[in-house]
Amino acid sequence: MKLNVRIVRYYLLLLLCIAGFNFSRAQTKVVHLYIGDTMVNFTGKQRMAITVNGSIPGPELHFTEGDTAEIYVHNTLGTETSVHWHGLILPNEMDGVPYLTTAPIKAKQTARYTFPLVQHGTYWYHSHTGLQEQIGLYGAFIIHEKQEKYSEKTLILSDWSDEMPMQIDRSLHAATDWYNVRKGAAQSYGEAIRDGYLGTKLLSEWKRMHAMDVSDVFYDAYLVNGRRNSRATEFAKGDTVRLRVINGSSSTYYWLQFAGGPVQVIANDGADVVPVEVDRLIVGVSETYDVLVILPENKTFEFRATSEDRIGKASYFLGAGDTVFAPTWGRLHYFEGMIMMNDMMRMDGNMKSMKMHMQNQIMDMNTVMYPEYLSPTDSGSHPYHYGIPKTLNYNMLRSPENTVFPDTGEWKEFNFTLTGNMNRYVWAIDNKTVSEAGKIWINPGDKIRIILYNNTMMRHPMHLHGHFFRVRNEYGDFSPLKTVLDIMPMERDTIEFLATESGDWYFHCHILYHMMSGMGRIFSYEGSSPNPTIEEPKKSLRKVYADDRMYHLMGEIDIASNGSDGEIMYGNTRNVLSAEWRVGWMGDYETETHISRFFGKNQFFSVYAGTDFRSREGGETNTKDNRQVACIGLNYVLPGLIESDLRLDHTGKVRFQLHRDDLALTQRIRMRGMWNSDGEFMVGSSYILTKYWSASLHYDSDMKWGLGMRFTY
Ligand SMILES: [Cu+2]
Repeated sequence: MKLNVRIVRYYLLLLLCIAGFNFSRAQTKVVHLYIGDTMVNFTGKQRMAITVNGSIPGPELHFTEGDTAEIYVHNTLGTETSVHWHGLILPNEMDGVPYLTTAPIKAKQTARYTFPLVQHGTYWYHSHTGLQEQIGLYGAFIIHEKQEKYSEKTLILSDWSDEMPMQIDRSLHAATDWYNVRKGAAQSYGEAIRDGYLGTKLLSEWKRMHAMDVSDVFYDAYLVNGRRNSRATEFAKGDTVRLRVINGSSSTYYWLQFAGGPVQVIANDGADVVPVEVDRLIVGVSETYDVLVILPENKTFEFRATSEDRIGKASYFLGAGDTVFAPTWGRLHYFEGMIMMNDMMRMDGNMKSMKMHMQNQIMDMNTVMYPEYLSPTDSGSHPYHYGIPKTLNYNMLRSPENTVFPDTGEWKEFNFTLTGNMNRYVWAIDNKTVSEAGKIWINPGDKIRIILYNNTMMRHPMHLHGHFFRVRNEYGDFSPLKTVLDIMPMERDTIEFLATESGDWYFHCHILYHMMSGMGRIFSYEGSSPNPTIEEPKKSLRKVYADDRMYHLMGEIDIASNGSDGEIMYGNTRNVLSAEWRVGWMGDYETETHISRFFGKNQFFSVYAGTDFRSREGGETNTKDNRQVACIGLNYVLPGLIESDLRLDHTGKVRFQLHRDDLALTQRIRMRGMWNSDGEFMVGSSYILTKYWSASLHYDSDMKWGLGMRFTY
């Protein structure tokens, strides 16, 4: 008996060991990430960038579903940083939004992140601090199923500019036309006349629209895995390869196309979808798509990512042997796009309400700009692409499982209208930025429905942290799960998520410069326990809000033969402090300083208070030539982008002024003019030489002819 008991004990122990072994197969995987800075050279110029473990992108992280990730982020920079795990379901304090969910990682400090991996699929990580993502802080985060069916490659796409991202951000706020000039997309009057679109151009400016484009920034390079071209030569005829495509760009959408034929889409934003075959698809900023490609021959086949503005591409080559390139995309037809925008835009700057219900990318209004969009690919010129290409949209995505929420909790519905102002670069929801709107409170267990309407001329990739949402589409109960919704101009889309978490979760446009300008909201769970990583919640929240409250310096300074004139502005979302001057070399001067407040979604209207000091040789007291007055005024942008200015000074004198700036005669020749009721006028022209410098010639009623240089900041 004794022996038997011992044997039983022995077997019990053995069983425990086996159980323990099985248990330990759900492993904790430890990763160390070192954030550092380095010099890079993507274009022939040395530039500062941020690396993770010495590389851009950072290392590809691979985990298995069910594992626990334990990640140490060592900040070797001299400034603070953060890492957000994009698309992951994890505890709030691990989400990595500095000051909101997680303490920022201060200079020379290490942060530890640990969370169980409760999902599989293709995700990524990136900095959520300022504009660090633009200069390199991003990488792939792959969570494998226990058994994977295909060989695979990860393709992380990104955009690179030789400019520092703070300069990009500032230039966008200053609304300089430089990026359009670089792209050849200024849509000038000269080109309009040449190509027979003068009426279109006039109507567009009458409706107060600036040159239109599908993206804001001119980039110097587009990269896949940190290179313009990457290669995987180990594949041969008949091989099926899973490509995990991550759009880690700061503001670029890409068209994806495979040279060897159609692709099969099998997952989106990490979530599996019922496989669907298409010839091409667009991947929005921060979205991920998993596609299967099959090599039809023993050749090299290009998988091409073309920037949506068609300025550049990044290529991934699969296989060995002769290279088969993917079809090339033509330049955008801007004036055709302008006709469409003219049709859609009302005089008040709102989009017309459409009879047709537009949703889920089914009808891409931009197709008018894409010459090849609906025309059959010439089968003679491409062996694997012919006929009218089939393009993916969200209505083709079907979840393999029912995604309907359990019938508990309350429905809470939000209507968000995405709004934007291209001239002052203010992006918001319902004309309120994140800081202006404050937090949106929800309860655990709520079923949240958000109906989004895009009332802007651009697409926006709206990303929700820490939750999957359903994108309501024609598959009904099997509507797909996503974490990013790309919403096109004039679309109305519905997303739904179940409030299963706690804490604060960011919902924002993932175009970096739109997010920084305030296009987002914070969903906050009622009754959450205090976040252990945030020490002073109120002060921290002010840090979060500081992003969209930031002021930017902009201006134009003209130095000419007759003197100097110019304007310097320091502004944020609603307020601008500005100083204007005209100074003659002989000592005459005029200066006006204003504090302005802008109103309305389009900010066509502003009011100001300020001063006007001037002195002109031979002038009389209190005329247009000599005055020291305080004044108040109204500014309104008239049709034709003419700024009107009505002001009253403390002596009771009224002045009315009209002013038009930056009228594009050609890509680089710009006209400007001014007239006011004091009888002053000015006409000028400039030729854009570089981003900051133009040659300038103008005639001023007081200062006469001036020839010189103009500095645009
Ligand atoms: Cu956006």
